[in-house]
Amino acid sequence: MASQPSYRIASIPGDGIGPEVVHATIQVVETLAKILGTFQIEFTHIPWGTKYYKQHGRYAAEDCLETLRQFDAGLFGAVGAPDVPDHLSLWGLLLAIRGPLQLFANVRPVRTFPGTKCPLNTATEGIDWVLVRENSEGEYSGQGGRSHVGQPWEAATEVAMFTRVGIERIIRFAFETAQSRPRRHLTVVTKSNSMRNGMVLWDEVAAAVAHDFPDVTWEKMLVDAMTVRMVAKPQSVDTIVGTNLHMDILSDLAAALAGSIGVAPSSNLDPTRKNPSLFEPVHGSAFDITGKGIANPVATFWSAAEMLSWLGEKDAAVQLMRCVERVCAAGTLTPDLGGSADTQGVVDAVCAEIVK
Ligand code: GGG
Repeated sequence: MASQPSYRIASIPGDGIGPEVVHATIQVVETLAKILGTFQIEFTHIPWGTKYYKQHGRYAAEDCLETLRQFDAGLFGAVGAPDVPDHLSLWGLLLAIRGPLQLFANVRPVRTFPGTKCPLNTATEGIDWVLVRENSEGEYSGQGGRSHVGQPWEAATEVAMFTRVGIERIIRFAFETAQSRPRRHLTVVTKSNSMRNGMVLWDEVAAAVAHDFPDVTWEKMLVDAMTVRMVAKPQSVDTIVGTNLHMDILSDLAAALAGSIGVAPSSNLDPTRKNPSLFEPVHGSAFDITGKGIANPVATFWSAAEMLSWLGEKDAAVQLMRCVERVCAAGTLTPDLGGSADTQGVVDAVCAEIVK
């Protein structure tokens, strides 16, 4: 008998509701693995985050990249605390991992989910999009600085750095993603009317890469116009690719249009598979509800399903999502979705749905 595949996962719960939703997800994934009996999975707790920062003066261990490379994948919760400036926490943890590990493709699927209500009108029902965010450079490349601090002429620069290789690999990835979907349609989002260097390079590279995908229809669109289109004509959109900042913003809009950021998943992928990929809910640490036991775990469940699929456990991923959708459709929802279930109630309901 062939031995079962076995996966080692770095669990980085982080801050706020991160530990609650990651703990919930580990219960569900371990139950899934036990009942299916087709793979083994082991989660190792890694305590990076604001508590670690207060003890060690840094958000993650100095050898954090080497540590992560020992795992097959990572499951991340959230980062951010009310008493630490957000740029310190984000750069201390998430951005200290994504860029250096070259997790250059941030994939954010968005679809109307059972139990969520599209907030605007029926036009936003039936959303089914994949947003592909460049995740390693651009506006979040960390270039820039401040001078004359505290003076009236204080100046600050935030340099968006784009490389041809960085643009080409994410556009190629986005075309491949679009190609794998029924509609085979890609929208490349830029702001190349007012930003005349990096954004124009994006347009040029997109046009060149498109030649390799004759079966994918594509168009380019300015990011401001794209916000209007996502709201007014959501059915005209399928796969969207754009820069780190543009897609950070558009993916929150997309999640809200589809019904809730509480169900939105995200995968930080190294498509070359040289480094372990990292999976996390789109939402942040949500300090207003931390410790109340009511955090919505669905975004992290969905992120874990994406992780299982990435690891090759596609059947398990499909089964996990079917169970989650059944539970949500039956009305077992946390308060952010208008329900009265707590986090553990959703976990128990999903685990009860899992069958061999
Ligand atoms: N679960 C992810 C998280 O904590 N996100 C906080 C955040 O602000 N992220 C910004 C980003 O994804 O670049």
